[in-house]
Amino acid sequence: VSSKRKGSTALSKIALIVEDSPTLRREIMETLADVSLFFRFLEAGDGVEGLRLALDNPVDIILCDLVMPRMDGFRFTQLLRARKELHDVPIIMLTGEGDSEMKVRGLEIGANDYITKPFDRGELIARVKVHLKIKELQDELRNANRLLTELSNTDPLTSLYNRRFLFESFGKELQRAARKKGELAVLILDIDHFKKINDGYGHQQGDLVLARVAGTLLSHLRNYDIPARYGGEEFVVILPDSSLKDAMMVAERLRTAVSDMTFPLPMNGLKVTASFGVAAYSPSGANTVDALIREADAALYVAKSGGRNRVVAAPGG
Ligand code: GH3
Ligand code: MG
Ligand code: MG
Ligand code: MG
Repeated sequence: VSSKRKGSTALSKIALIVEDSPTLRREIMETLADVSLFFRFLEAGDGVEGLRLALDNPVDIILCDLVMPRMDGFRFTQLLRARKELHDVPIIMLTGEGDSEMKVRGLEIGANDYITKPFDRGELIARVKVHLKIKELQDELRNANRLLTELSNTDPLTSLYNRRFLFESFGKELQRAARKKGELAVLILDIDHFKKINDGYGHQQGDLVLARVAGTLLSHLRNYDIPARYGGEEFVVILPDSSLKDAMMVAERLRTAVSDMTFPLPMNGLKVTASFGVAAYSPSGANTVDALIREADAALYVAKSGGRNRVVAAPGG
């Protein structure tokens, strides 16, 4: 979603200049062109035009006049800051010499800095550089945080969600179902005779099978389903907005998909199957995470003892 707005490298940066005086716009562009920070300048004569350009282009910094026709710099800044994707584009206001009150107001509504007109070239360049740098560091930090969050929610072997995330989102989905009087189902699957795969081909090949099964699950689920690695060779899938009957169909589809999988050497010819237990939320019955997991687990046990490679629903549902 945000690739358009990702921190761009120096040579690909875009500056937007929102200023009603064409002369001043030219001066600013010439000054900044001297230090080759930007590959493109966008010009707007008022806030309306500026806003349109900011929405249509991945701008890295905005220099903005305050007094302009149609829409002034304050309104422009307010509207810009209201957009999530433009929330942290640095804005440097271009203000008159003594406009202390205006500077304060501008900073309060979301501008990052100001520069007084007529501007000093060295100062303009220095301030622009500072704010580009801050923005770059912010982007790096955000990306690092995003990566950390992703890692803390992910099982490294299968790339599915891990147990921690499973329980966290299970609780949320359950609350949502209860609040909206909606449906929610869960399925547990456990690979059949997985020990034999490890024993026959080694632990590493066993790992490969786990990753492949995970991939098969992913490719047969809707993107708002939540598939997680529950334990060694056990997986749990939360199915929002699904009845027991819906979930039984999903489980059956997954069961077939797993049993249809083929493997490269040395596991060519290997057939993998899994057993499934399915349970659904009901306001008066299984209405906690623990109860739902317990019911699905009991159904899984029945599937195992009934001969494996099958789907069993929890009674009641
Ligand atoms: P069942 O059909 O009753 O489920 O038989 P099973 O052999 O699959 O069940 P069991 O629970 O006895 O064995 C599960 C095995 O999964 C035992 C364990 O060594 C193996 N295992 C657990 N985690 C991993 C893992 O991360 N990688 C590999 N390769 N094996 C794992
Ligand atoms: Mg003006
Ligand atoms: Mg097991
Ligand atoms: Mg097993």
